Amino acid sequence: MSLLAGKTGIVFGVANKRSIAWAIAQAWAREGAKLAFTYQGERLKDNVEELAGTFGADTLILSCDVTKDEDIARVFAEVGAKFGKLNLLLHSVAFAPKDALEGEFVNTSREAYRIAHDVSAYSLVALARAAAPLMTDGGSIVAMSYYGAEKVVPHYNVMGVAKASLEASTRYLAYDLGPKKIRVNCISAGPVNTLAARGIAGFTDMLKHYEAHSPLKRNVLPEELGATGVFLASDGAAAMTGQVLYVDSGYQIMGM
Ligand code: 0WE
Repeated sequence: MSLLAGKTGIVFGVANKRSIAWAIAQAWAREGAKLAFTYQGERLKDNVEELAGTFGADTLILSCDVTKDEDIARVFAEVGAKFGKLNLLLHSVAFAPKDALEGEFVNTSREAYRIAHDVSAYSLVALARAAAPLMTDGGSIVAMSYYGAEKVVPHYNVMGVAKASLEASTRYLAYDLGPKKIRVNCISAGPVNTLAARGIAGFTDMLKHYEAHSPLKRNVLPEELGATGVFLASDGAAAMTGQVLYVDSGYQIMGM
């Protein structure tokens, strides 16, 4: 089936083949979407070129630091020139300085708090503003969130506060962009073993915890996040905006 035939999209946040962004990009492409990709920094350039290159040599692959307004302007100018219009945008970008994810939240420095919010939350606002003029026949913007936005997950710390901001920003963007038929939603994913999760103390125990305590008694598969990404991008979700969809084996409903 080609749920996204004739649609164009841009994907922010592919780091390697395990990235959630890559799982959603593959699912979007499988449904017929034509995609552009951005990467952050030379370190990830080769990875993204190798992965995105599988969609053809003319795939648009651009460098973008989402904290730089000039980068964002350049990326959307190039996407406008190449595609003419845009339907889909995936935001799968987050960063907090490592020490802010290790100690106590109460010790979060002003700078770590600022960086986490700039990279992980404000970037959605900046990208949505730049994308909107290209979304001339409506659009779907999808951002990735996590349960730590609404409940305390030890050590998630300032990232939880930034994800709360991301989710609230999703609602305000949905209100502003709704009249242009641009929908904005979040997927709140259960833990997935990605580059962003690697090196986080106790991550393996967290995967075991979801296996033991989620209603479905298992962890989420990247391809399941891809399928939800397709749903949100498709007309199946045409009347959904400003929402947070939990794709977490049901973990979020539990009280104990
Ligand atoms: O949003 C995330 C992680 C995002 C992330 C990861 C890193 C690691 C490397 C943001 N910034 C950094 N900074 C680094 O220096 N997740 C949902 C995955 C995650 O991260 C956790 C989790 C979970 C789940 C951190 C502590 C506790 C749980």
